[in-house]
Amino acid sequence: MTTVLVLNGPNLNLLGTREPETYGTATLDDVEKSCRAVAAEFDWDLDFRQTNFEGELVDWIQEAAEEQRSGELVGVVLNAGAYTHTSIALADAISGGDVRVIEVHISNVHQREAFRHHSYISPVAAGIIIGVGVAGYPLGLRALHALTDG
Ligand code: CA2
Repeated sequence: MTTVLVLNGPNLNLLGTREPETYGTATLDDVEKSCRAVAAEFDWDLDFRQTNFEGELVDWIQEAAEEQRSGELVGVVLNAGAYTHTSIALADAISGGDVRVIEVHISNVHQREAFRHHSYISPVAAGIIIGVGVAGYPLGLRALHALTDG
């Protein structure tokens, strides 16, 4: 069975508990459920994870590269949180492993502070979904489907 991986970076475990004006009221569990529904539509297995550690995201991307190469994994929906704006290591793991990544941001980072306007992930992403709230996650799965089966 094909797997799709959804990776969440730092502080996204707090989704739905603080800053609702920026990130809405849905929790990360709600997001996982919405992704599970779309994965089921495509007969995909969903692997949904969150970490506050940069190196763990790098490890997961490296594993994803192997699984994508062997045809088990369709790709990754990635909200790298603040590491988006800082992590060359994560960008290197994505480009080095040729991982098919859809970059997702809940908020419209371009309407926010200048330091959020630059992403190290965007140049190595297959696609980008920004500013449509948590709906961006299931749309990310649909984007992977469109890029591979469409
Ligand atoms: O808009 C996004 O999805 C972000 O990736 C979220 C990151 C932020 O650093 C990026 O610039 C844009 C922050 C995630 C923190 O999430 C929280 C959610 C609720 C309460 C506190 C933090």
